This record gives sequence, C-alpha cells and structure tokens, in this order.
Amino acid sequence: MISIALICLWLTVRFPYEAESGLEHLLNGPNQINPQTLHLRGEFVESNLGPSEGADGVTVRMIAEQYLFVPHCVVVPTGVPIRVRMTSADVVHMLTISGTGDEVKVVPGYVVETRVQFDRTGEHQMPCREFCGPGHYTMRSRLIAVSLEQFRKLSRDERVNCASR
Ligand SMILES: [Cu+2]
Repeated sequence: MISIALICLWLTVRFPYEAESGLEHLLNGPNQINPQTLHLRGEFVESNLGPSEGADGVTVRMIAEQYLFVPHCVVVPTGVPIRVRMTSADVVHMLTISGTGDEVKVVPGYVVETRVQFDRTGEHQMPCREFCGPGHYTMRSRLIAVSLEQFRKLSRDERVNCASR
C-alpha cells in the first residue's frame, strides 16, 4: 500500500518535473538552435554571416532557407582549413560544393559543422542537393577561393559579395 502511494506521489510530483527538465535539456543541447529566432540573435544574425578570420582560423557561417543560401556568395582563402557552420531556417537542405566531394546536410533546429580546404584558387558552385520545395532547382550559391594574401585585403562586405569578381 505504501509503495503504491509512493509511486503515485512520484508520478504526480517528480515525474512531470523530470520530463520537463529532460525536454529542456534536449532543446538546449550544444548544437541546437531555434530556427525562428536565427535572424534576431546569436551566432547566425545577418552581420555574423559569411567568412571571418579569428585566432582559431577561418570560419564561414551560412543559413540555408527556401530557396537560397545566405550569403549568396562567399570568398574564402586557399591553403588553410575552413570551418563551415550552418543551420536551416525552414526545411532540410543539402549544401554541396562543385569540384569537391563535400556535402553538408542542413537540418532545422541544429547547427552542423564541417571542415573544407581549397588548395587552388577558383570558383565553385554550391547547389542544394536535397529536394526542399518547388524552388529547389534554383537554390545555389557560389564560393570563390582566393589566396590568403588577397583574402586578407578584402573587407567584410567584399567577402560576402562576389559582384566585384
Ligand atoms: Cu533544395
């Protein structure tokens, strides 16, 4: 009788608490992100997108959304490992980089990270390879690899805008 009372007590008091904290833990994992607030705060706000060079090397941040990758073009340096961090604002996309075997599945709610490196300068197309809706076939962006010296001379704006090249 006492054990049944204890089980009932656990189910009504402790279980809801544990279920809730477990869910909260799931939604706040290190690689998780809320797709609805991407553009408003945190790592993927507009001003933080594109390539940036820090103490730990070059990182490129991008958002995949129906039907574009933002930024639409990125300039990266050759000869150094590049960390690519991405997330999706809506559905599942797949970023691929022409001329390389690199592909990244981008899932809403998660930050995915991969490393790429370019040994030669040149331009690559980055089409989406996961059917993501009627505009899927137009979903592509570009990547231009330039020498590290050239990369360092570019402003932040020039690194996310290939119009001048
Ligand atoms: Cu797509």
